[in-house]
Amino acid sequence: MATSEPKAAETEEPQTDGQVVANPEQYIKHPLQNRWALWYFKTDKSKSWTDNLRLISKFDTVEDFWALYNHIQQPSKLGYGCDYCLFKDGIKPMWEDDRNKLGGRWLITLNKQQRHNDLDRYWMETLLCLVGESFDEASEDVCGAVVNVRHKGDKIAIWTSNCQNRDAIMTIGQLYKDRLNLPMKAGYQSHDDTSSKSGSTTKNMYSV
Ligand code: MGP
Repeated sequence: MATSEPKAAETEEPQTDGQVVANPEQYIKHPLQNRWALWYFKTDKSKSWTDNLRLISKFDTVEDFWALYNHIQQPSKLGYGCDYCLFKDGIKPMWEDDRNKLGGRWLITLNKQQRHNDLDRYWMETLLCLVGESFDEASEDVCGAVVNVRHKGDKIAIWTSNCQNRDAIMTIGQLYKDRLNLPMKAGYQSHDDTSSKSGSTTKNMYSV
């Protein structure tokens, strides 16, 4: 047997009263301000819109966010008709939820080329804006975010709780546009207008 192998006692941390002193940084996860839920939507024409929506997982720490993010497909790898939604725990990613029904969304519409160039980067930055509470006090108004993967062009949106809260909405819109370094305009539309629209476009209440 080799004599150069260290004995167990030589590799252990110093002990105090028989207890190992450990650094909490090594085992305590870093809490987020909110708990978040990630949802997945996959189009199946034989089911209702609500039935196509599935909760994937919830998390409330930085480490669990990255574990989930690294585990799932990037939006650019999803099929047409699929969505991811990240919402504060307790808010369903639908217009009908009490916290959404008076609200609206900052909508970013991507062209087909941007699917390869920008989609995944914009979505990751959107997620970081949400879990990092990047909009100062206006973060209170944030309900969640959605990415829609569509043949006609992908969409990313941040949903907020009240379309009349102009100051909070403009703060979110401006900071969001800066974070994404967005070259094009973004528009804010109320869910009321979106859900009752008759044509293919919904009017913007605000824009940045
Ligand atoms: P969509 O998935 O938001 O956009 O809405 P898409 O596929 O690009 O279609 P477009 O109409 O914006 O061009 C598609 C359809 O899904 C809507 O017309 C609704 O029928 C349904 N839908 C979408 N959302 C977000 C909701 C919702 O919150 N509640 C309900 N009940 N239906 C929804």
